[in-house]
Amino acid sequence: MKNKWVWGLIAVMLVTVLAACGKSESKSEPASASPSASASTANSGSGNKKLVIGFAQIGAESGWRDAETKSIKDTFGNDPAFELKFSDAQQKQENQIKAIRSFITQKVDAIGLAPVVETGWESVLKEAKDAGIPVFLLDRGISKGNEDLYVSFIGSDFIKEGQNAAQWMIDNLGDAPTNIVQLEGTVGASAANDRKKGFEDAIKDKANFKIVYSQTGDFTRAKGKEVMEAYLKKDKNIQVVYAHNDDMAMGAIQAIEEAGLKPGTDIKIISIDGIKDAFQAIKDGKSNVTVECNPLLGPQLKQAILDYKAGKTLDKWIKSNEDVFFGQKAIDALPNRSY
Ligand code: GYE
Repeated sequence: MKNKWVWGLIAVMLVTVLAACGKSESKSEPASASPSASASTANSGSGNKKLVIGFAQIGAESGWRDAETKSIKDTFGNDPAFELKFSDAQQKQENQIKAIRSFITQKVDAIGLAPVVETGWESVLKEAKDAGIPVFLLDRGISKGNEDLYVSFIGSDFIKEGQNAAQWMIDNLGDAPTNIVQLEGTVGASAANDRKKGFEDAIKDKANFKIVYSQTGDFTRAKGKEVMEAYLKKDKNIQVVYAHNDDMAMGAIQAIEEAGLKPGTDIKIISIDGIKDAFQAIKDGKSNVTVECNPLLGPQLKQAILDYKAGKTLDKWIKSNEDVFFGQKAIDALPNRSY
């Protein structure tokens, strides 16, 4: 009787030990099965062969943003080597910070972040760094001096976009006295700060160009319309609207029409992004120029992550290719625009 009990106990212990060995084997196997996964410190031991990417998106405030989100979802969703965890922060930095903290807890292999504003990222990005998780900034940047907190910034030169917007005006309006309303993007966003700087610096020596009003429209159509409506009630003597994105320009066009003026003619419209609606507005004679800003950044982000995992040295700033569209060139390009 006693013997039986002892043998029973030994059998139970053996089973437990074997089960434990089996588990640790299956734990380490996937990490070395895929070369890219084995390079990751965050994923080792998770039992997951895919590279897990956490993306902290800003929101869905514009057509541009929707195109960027689609590009990221398509790129990682259609690749079996990746798993995407996507978070929409509804334009709130605190939600983006929460999302990053949750990605860190989940030990993702890399984090993508489109920072809504430039400042306030030090603590959370330091936490990611301490956890050994590489961070890639997409489309908007963070304030200078924090370059050690991310691998690369992938996106546009917003200062140049602002300069290009001003250049169209200089080339086409010459010396004519020109009152300008500037519709700014989200307060504190790099895309807003730099598009303002590029534009204002380009006209600072030209006395005929005067910015008579400059106000945020938060990169949305509704706010662009609201700001323009309010301004036109006070003053209709303006010749140009410069909007930091196409959506705000589309809102302004509506407000201008409702005020009985002709957008594109009475008031020239200059904006940035290159969404289809802006091309259509140029074709309809309601807008004049759109400075392209490429939102299709998913493939570049994927390549950067793969290069990083392969041990390559990446550029601190991976720039996207862009153009400026007006007149016939815009009309010809419209059928081929993908966003
Ligand atoms: O221009 C605007 C969007 O960060 C470059 O954000 C992006 C900007 C884009 O809401 O439409």
